[in-house]
Amino acid sequence: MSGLVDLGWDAAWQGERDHLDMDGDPYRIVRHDGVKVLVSDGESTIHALFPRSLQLAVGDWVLVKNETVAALLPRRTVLQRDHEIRGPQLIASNIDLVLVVFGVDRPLRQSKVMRFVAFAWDIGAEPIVILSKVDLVDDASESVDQVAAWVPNVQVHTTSIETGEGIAEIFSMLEGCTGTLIGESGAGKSSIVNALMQDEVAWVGEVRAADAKGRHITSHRELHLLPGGGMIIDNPGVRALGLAADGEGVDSLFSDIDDLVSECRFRDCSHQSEPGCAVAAAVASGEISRERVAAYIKFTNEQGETRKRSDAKELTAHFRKEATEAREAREVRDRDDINPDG
Ligand SMILES: Nc1nc2c(ncn2[C@@H]2O[C@H](COP(=O)(O)OP(=O)(O)OP(=O)(O)O)[C@@H](O)[C@H]2O)c(=O)[nH]1
Ligand SMILES: [Mg+2]
Ligand SMILES: [Zn+2]
Repeated sequence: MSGLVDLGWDAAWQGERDHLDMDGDPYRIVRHDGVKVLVSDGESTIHALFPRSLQLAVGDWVLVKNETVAALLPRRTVLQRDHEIRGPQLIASNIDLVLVVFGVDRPLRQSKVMRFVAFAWDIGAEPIVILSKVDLVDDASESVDQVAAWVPNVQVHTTSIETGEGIAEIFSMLEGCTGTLIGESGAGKSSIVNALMQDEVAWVGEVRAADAKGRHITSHRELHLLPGGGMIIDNPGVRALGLAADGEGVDSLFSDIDDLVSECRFRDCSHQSEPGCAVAAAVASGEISRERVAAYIKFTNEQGETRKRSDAKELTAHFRKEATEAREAREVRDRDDINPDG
């Protein structure tokens, strides 16, 4: 068993680990139980305690020493909800892929599709649109074409838990990465997770609770390990995530950047390299992250005139390159922050 690698460990994580000049073994948090966390290194699964000062999330990579979390490796992506009173609450971290789920049993709305896709970009993950429950309609191809026209550089897939359509494709999409699902309540997110988990691999060494039918009881705050090396975390509906999406709310995700844009010198500023760009200035001063601006630019490009399908491949490659560059830049920056001499 390749251990850590099955859980998403790579050279960059090893680099982060090496930069922390301290003892401890790397583990990934697969479940958060409040006072302790369940962690795995792909070979054993143990409970670990953690200092109260450390806010941890499912998906985090940590160093564990004496069954206690000693350090947290810098997160690549963070999924959080904005709680009205308690402020931002961590839901999950280090997500690569966001499955944006819509049931074809309800009318599709462009504003929602774009908002959820933009949400995935905003956290630095790759969105894939899933049109679920296709067994309920005669022909889903029109819906697929519609979504593909709205977000041309995003993959669109269909699923049905009744016929099993599309589940194998999700397995292969998730291979080697960590995914989560967003979508409105009732969209079919948990059904997809359950379908994937028919073949779930239990965490090694873990004693699992089972219900009367002998099935494992799952919680949505759990990282599920799938055969083939993928991992998935279920989520509640978007309203519970604080991401209610109604028509007029499409732009509110980036309202802070919209305010800045109005201060750019040129009205058609693309915020890439123009003089007098207020967005670039905000990035330079650290007020806004480069990744957020990249997500905003993708979003506004999508929102504008819809691109031709033939451009889609090129665009996807472009955005992927951009995301990689942004991540590399961030890694270098974080590293310099941690270790100014290095
Ligand atoms: N016919 C059909 N029904 C489905 C399919 N997927 C889900 N459903 C039904 O849709 C309903 C909602 O599915 P869930 O998976 O619970 O939806 P969810 O997105 O997890 O909802 P929340 O957890 O509330 O956010 C359930 O009654 C499912 O049985 C499908 O592929 N085909
Ligand atoms: Mg659910
Ligand atoms: Zn600008």
